[in-house]
Amino acid sequence: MTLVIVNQIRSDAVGSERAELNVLLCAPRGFCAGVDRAIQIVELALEKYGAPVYVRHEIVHNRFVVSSLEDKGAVFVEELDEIEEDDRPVIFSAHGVPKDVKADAASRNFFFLDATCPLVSKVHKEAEIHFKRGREIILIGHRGHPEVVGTMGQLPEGAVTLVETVRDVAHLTPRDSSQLAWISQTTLSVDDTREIVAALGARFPAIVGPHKDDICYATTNRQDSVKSVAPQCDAMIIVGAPNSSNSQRLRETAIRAGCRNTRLIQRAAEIDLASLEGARTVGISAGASAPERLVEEVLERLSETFRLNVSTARTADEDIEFTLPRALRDSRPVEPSLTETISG
Ligand code: 2E7
Ligand code: F3S
Repeated sequence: MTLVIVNQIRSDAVGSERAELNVLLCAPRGFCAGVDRAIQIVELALEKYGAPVYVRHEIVHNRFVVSSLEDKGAVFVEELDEIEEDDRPVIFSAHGVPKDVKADAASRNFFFLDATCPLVSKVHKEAEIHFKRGREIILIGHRGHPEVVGTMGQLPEGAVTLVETVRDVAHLTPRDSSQLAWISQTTLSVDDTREIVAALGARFPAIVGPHKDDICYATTNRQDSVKSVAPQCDAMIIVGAPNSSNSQRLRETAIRAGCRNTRLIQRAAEIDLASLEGARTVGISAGASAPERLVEEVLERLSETFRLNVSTARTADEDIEFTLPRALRDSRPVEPSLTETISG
């Protein structure tokens, strides 16, 4: 790990009797390239086509992002039949959609824009290739998560079997164990997935799969950073939503890496100051759908009580960017707002 000491003293607290608190900011944290792209798609669509623009499902799993876009004219729905106008653009969330949702949109003559993360689309393609080659597909993922629903929905019913745990692997009853492939959700725990893949390989030696797994770079990097910081912390705060898979995995990663006092919070107001009593070092990270503004808010809240000594622990650099859908490519860049990031 490269530990970049920023050594920034932040304090709104008056009086020197306030306790000093070391803050270790994990980096990378927060927005990934897929989230940046998805939010830009909604913002550019609003600029180009005007309001309202419909979005199926939360564009990313964060209430702050969703309500900021609602303020600009986005309307969020869970299903297409909630949309009464047929002449407004519809955007599919970053998590991906089953094929029949796209077919439904086409049959209603909706103009739709697909904000599915390109790394999820890559998994959809992998699934299609395995299917065409006659393989039964095992998907490692969390039941009911929209990404899992979208990936399973790329192929006919029965083509993909979901496993969530090592125990599930023991109960698999494939039609032909020489014709098996595995794929995974992109936001899983790297360590849990390794164990499930090992169990699949032990039970079905002929199974084929990706070189390592389908967990994306952003998920991997954020978990790595949390792992390196957690053992040094008395407490950790992960900024993210309860329905955010990658954020939940960061919370679990921190606990397993040795920081039992780890909380997942959506906003700074949820910080339990009593749980930080006596803490000397607090680690902070944020899920891929959590805006940097919310991390700033956490620092602001902590600085009301403590004299902060803030350092950044960077374990990887990220410079990945994804191209926009063709229909929006000629649009002028969106004024920095939600997609703005604060360095560190
Ligand atoms: C899409 C995908 O919105 P999120 O919290 O989603 P998860 O999947 O972690 O619940 O984070 C961004 C994102 C991550 N993966 C969006 Cl497939
Ligand atoms: Fe894509 Fe990974 Fe982000 S799948 S949306 S780059 S967390």
